[in-house]
Amino acid sequence: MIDPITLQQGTDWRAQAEVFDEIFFVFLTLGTVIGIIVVSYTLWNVYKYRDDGSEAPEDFDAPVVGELPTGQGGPKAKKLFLSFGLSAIVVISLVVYAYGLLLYVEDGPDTGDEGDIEITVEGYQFGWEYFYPNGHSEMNELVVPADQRIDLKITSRDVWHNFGSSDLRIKSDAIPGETSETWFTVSSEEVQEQGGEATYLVECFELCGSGHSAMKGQITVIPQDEWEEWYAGTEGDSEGANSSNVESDLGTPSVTGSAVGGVSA
Ligand SMILES: [Cu+2]
Repeated sequence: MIDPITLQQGTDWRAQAEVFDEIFFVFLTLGTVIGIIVVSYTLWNVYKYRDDGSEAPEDFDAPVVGELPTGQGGPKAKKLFLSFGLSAIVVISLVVYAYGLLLYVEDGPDTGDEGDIEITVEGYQFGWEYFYPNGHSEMNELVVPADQRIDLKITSRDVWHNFGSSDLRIKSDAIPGETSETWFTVSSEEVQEQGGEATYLVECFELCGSGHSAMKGQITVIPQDEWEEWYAGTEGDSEGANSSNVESDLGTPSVTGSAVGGVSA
């Protein structure tokens, strides 16, 4: 079992994808092992107590419909107690374990002195616009550095959308007038593995209109130094830099208060 406290130590960040994959693996493995045990035991009993045509012995204590087979403190009661006890231990352990990890997912890793980057994501029919702390905005492609905690404040300027990236295991509502939060981090090792630029598909997960299925974007993660260079080049630029995709039919993007983020320490 993994201690959630050790997960929060700055150098040992874990991406949400890692955490969710681990929970999935643990539940799948335990479910399979316990499933095999229970089904095997059931089949074995079906065979053992099959009707072979012989008469039941006089003192046979047959189970009664509607009554728990307690066996008056005999071996049946022990078996019952053992199976309830074991189930309780397994279930409670899983709850404590998964809850600890989910608290980490909620809060994200502690960034310490490094600070994180806060980006406002605004959904529209049909695309995504990203607002950086310096006022720069990008259409549909979010460019961020590796080894940094990226905080997303997600909202919408028209109807309900849902911002998500399956590969990063992030997903959050985009609702007009409201802000939901999520975070992600991609390691530089991962960026190296993907050839110096890691890309992740962004999709809308809320049926939001005729262009819903085409409402795709991309998260691009590049090395820290490259990103800083790129980011410095966007200084003072508050207009959309590349409008590669479908523009909003609601006119100019509204830069609301929520769109002005900030690098928080
Ligand atoms: Cu949408």
